[in-house]
Amino acid sequence: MELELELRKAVENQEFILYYQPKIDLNTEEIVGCEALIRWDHPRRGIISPEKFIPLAEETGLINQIGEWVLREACKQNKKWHDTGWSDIQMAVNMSVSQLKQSNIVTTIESLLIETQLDPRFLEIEITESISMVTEEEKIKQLFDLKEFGISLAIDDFGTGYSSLKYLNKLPVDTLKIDKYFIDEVGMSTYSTSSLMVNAIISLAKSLNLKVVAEGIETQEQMKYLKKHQCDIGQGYFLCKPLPADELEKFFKR
Ligand code: G
Ligand code: G
Ligand code: MN
Ligand code: NA
Repeated sequence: MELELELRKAVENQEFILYYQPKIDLNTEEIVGCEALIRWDHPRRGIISPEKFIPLAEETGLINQIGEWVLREACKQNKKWHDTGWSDIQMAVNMSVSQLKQSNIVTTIESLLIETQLDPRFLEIEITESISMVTEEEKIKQLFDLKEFGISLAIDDFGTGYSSLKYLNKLPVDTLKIDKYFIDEVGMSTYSTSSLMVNAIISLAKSLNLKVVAEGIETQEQMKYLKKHQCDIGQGYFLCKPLPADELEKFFKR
C-alpha cells in the first residue's frame, strides 16, 4: 500500500505511540523533564521512526492531526505523572513549523491544556531552528500568544539550523538545546572547535537568561565536560534513552 494511504489509516486507527526521554539536571542528577518522541507502531512492520514519516506527514498536512494527538497524549501522560507525585516534570513536545501555520494552533493547545488539566508551565514546545526562517509576523505572534498562556519555548538543534542570532531577540525563547553535532566532539580534546562552540552557546544562553540543554550525551567524558562548563541540563543515551511511559516510570523510581 502507498505510504500516504497507510499513514492516513494510521491516523484513523491511532497507530502511534510516544516514547519519553528524560532531561536531567547535571548538578543534582534529578529528572527535570522529558521529551515526547513519536513512533508509528505499524501492525505489520513494527516500530517506525519519525524520520520515516514526519516529512510525509508535513507534506500531506497529516502533521496537524498527528501533532494534536501527540500534544493530547503527552499532556495526559504528564498530568498522570504529576498526580502520581512526580510533580515537577516538564513535558516537551516537538512541533513542526507547518503546525504553526494553522491559524487555530493557539486555541487548539489552550483547549488541550484545559481538557487534560495540565498547568501550561509544564508544557514546552520544541521548535527546530528553521522556524527562524519563518519571518511572517503572524507565526511569531502565535508563539507570543502561547508564551503568554504560560507555555515554554525551546529552540531545538541549536547551532545547526538556519537562523541568525537576530531571531533569539525576536522570539520569546526560554531554552536552547545544543545540537548533538557539537556534543559529539566534546570531552575528547579541550581545544576542539566544537567544544569551544559549546562553551560559547552556554555563555550566550546564560547572558540571555535562557536554560541550556545538551542533546545526545553518549559518554561519561561528555557529561563531565558539560557539567564543568556549567551546562544546566543534559539528555542522551548515556543518561537514558527514550522509553515507553511504563519503563520510564521504573527509571523515575530508581
Ligand atoms: O526519536 P527520534 O530521534 O527518532 O526522532 C527523530 C526526529 O523526529 C527528531 O528530529 C524529532 O524531533 C522528530 N520528532 C519526534 N517526535 C516528533 C513529534 O511528535 N512531532 C514532530 N514534528 N517531530 C517529532
Ligand atoms: O530533533 P530532536 O532533537 O528532537 O531529536 C532527538 C532525537 O535524538 C530523537 O530521535 C532521539 O531518539 C535521539 N537521541 C536522543 N539521545 C540520543 C543520543 O544520545 N544519541 C543519539 N544518536 N541519538 C539520540
Ligand atoms: Mn527535540
Ligand atoms: Na534536537
